[in-house]
Amino acid sequence: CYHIDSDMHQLHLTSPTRIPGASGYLYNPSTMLQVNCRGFANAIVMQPEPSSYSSSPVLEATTFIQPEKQHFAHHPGRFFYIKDETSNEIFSLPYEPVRQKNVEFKFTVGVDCIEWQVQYMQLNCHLKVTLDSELAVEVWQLNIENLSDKERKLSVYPAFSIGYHSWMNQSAHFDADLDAIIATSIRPYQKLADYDKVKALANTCFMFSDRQPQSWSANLSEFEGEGGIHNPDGVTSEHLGCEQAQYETPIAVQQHQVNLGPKQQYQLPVLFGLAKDKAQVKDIKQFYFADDSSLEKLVSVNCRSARIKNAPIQISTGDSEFDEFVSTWLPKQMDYHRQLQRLTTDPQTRNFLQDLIGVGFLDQKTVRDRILLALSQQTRNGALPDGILLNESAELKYINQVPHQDINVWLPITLQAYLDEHNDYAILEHKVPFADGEESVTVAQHLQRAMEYLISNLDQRKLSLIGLGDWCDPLNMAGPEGKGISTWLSLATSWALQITAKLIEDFDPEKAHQFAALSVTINEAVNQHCWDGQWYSRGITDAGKPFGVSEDEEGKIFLNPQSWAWLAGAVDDNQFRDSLAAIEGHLLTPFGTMMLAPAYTHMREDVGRLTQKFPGCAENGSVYNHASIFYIYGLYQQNQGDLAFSGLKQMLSLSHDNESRQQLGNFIPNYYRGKVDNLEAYAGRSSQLINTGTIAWYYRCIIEELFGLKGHKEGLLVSPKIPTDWKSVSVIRRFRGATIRIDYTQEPANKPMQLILDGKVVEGNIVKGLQQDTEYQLQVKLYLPVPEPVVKMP
Ligand code: CEZ
Repeated sequence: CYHIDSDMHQLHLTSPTRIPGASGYLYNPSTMLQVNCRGFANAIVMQPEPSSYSSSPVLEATTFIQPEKQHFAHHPGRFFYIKDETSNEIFSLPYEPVRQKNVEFKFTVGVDCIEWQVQYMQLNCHLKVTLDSELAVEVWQLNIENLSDKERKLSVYPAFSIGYHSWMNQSAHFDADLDAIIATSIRPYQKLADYDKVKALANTCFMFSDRQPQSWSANLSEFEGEGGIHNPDGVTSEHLGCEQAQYETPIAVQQHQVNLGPKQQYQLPVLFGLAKDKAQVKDIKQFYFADDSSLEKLVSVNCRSARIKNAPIQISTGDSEFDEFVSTWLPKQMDYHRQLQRLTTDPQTRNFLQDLIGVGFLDQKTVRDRILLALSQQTRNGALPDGILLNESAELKYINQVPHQDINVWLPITLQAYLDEHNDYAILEHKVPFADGEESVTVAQHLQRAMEYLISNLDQRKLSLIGLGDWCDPLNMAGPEGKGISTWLSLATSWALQITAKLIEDFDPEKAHQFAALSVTINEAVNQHCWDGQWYSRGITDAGKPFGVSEDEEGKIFLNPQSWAWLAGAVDDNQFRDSLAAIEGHLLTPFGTMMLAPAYTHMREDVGRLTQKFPGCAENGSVYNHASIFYIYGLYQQNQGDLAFSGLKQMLSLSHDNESRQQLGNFIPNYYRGKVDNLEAYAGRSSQLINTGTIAWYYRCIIEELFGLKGHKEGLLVSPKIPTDWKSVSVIRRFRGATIRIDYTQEPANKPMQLILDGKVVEGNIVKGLQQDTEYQLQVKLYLPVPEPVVKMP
């Protein structure tokens, strides 16, 4: 029921019921709209805090986006009821709320536009939505063709959810000047100090077409009447009741009547969104309907604005789904993170920094500015805050009110990735102030203090205290007394110190040496206290009890301490082999590698909130893609190219198993459910969340590891780790302003790799002297070692 159309950058689904959660998302710098195949939608607008202009008719609540969000009949959506006025039969587009059976259905997810093709009652309907390139304005276009040879009398009712917005004040009416449904509300508040903020918010939700409707309704319960949302009285009656919502729950419905001759077509554009006030609604209407061609022109602008021009890598490996993911969907998801910063004004610092690893492949300036912004929020003791405040009124909320000990680890990792890609070593000497004082010091010194802070968090054994948590937010009860340690954080600290040592070598060789030496000590301490025989533990509790060990019945083994032991260089060959075997034995599933196993089924008060999460979901034993991608990156560092590549492939929801994952291949979700006893049927199910630190690392794995095209001080370092069964592939890499077309070939021969740039053999494995705005042709000849023939003794 699912296939991919790579020329058009589209994914298609031909059933509304097989993958009901299948969705596409559109975004611009202020707004994100995720719509599923059945018409349910989630719209978030930043002003600057996130809010929704289309909600359910239930009590308003503010929260972050939830994984595996369930849809229900009154879930907010964008629907078009169609009624045949002669037979009185009704159906709805895209599928909800009527849910007609035996419909011919096609849902098409594009990069910048989502479409449906629905055939029913001898009507061929095409529906499409794009998002304005800046504003919270959804542009819907409906086209209906009469396939029959009779004239048809139809009523078409766009019905868009507005929902419950405020217990203080909400209403909706029809504005005759604009032929628009207008709903207004006052954002609930109690503190006087919030009045100014609330006053500034856009509070006018609107829906209009380019023409006057025959009738309208702005009142959800009046519209539904006794028929309910599946068969509303408003639609079964001759006309809508023209009901306002006076503190009742609003909806935006209009009736448009049309007589369609045989084979004739009818078009109805509908704009829906959020504006400051009526004057802005008027401007939007004038803008989109200025003349006969303005709507089409603006729709094509909307489309272009979301396209990623000059993606950092475009690949052609012969595996069209993988190629399409890497060349199209991955840069889109990365750019979405760049523009909307996970729909928050206080992104978690570790997310903020890791996202920059991926953003760096798209855009240098954003990364430079954001690194400097993060450092300006560091305090003089070296601590980076848990969240980065993106504007003056932003506050640390939710999880950011809990201190986590790992934050500083991410600074050198991100800096290193940025320097590799852009060679901007001058940034290390750039001066930035601290958050708690006038003093300005260089980026290199900020980095050094960040490491001192991590060092101050080591216990007498040189293991990192876990406190209220590390990368794993809900691992919050192993160390509240200040004694418990984190194996992962100790290893991450070791790796961070090693990276920092290299970065500050020229400025402070003595410190660099000290950091490098300490990383060795930490690795030794980890091997002494945290190696459990076949794998590393996850930590040691306040009471001195190791956890994530073979003795545990649940949470026996965690993925991150293994992969980071490889990254930190703590393992010897045997430990690498054993820990890898343990991962394959305990954590591998057909959908990727689980973050821990077996999932906890009851609370462990010396581990924490993580053990209370539903088994197989999120941090409690899902295939948590962010952890899986660390593992894959770790495999690449251990030269395990084939294994790493199979991990990269397993992470995508591709046509052969998209039904098990319940997701199309247009994004990597933050997790797939893990394998849990008695819950096998759920394994692989997508969280549907598009916010994830995975994609930055995925990009890094693709560019720097798989295709081995990594930035270096002297140029482009070429050291590919392509799967051994690939014979020839090609890619286009955009790097420091140059465009390099690269052809890889691989054949058996006992020879070293050979590089040929524009016909000339390159000495060594660094391509030097690449110029901006110039195109190059690079041949990469790879050879697979041929084993010596076994000579049989007579
Ligand atoms: O949030 C993510 C965080 O954004 O969890 C990761 C962490 O590294 C990321 O920074 C692992 O813990 O329960 C919680 O508090 C978790 O913090 C979750 O909210 C988790 C969600 O999966 C959000 O995507």
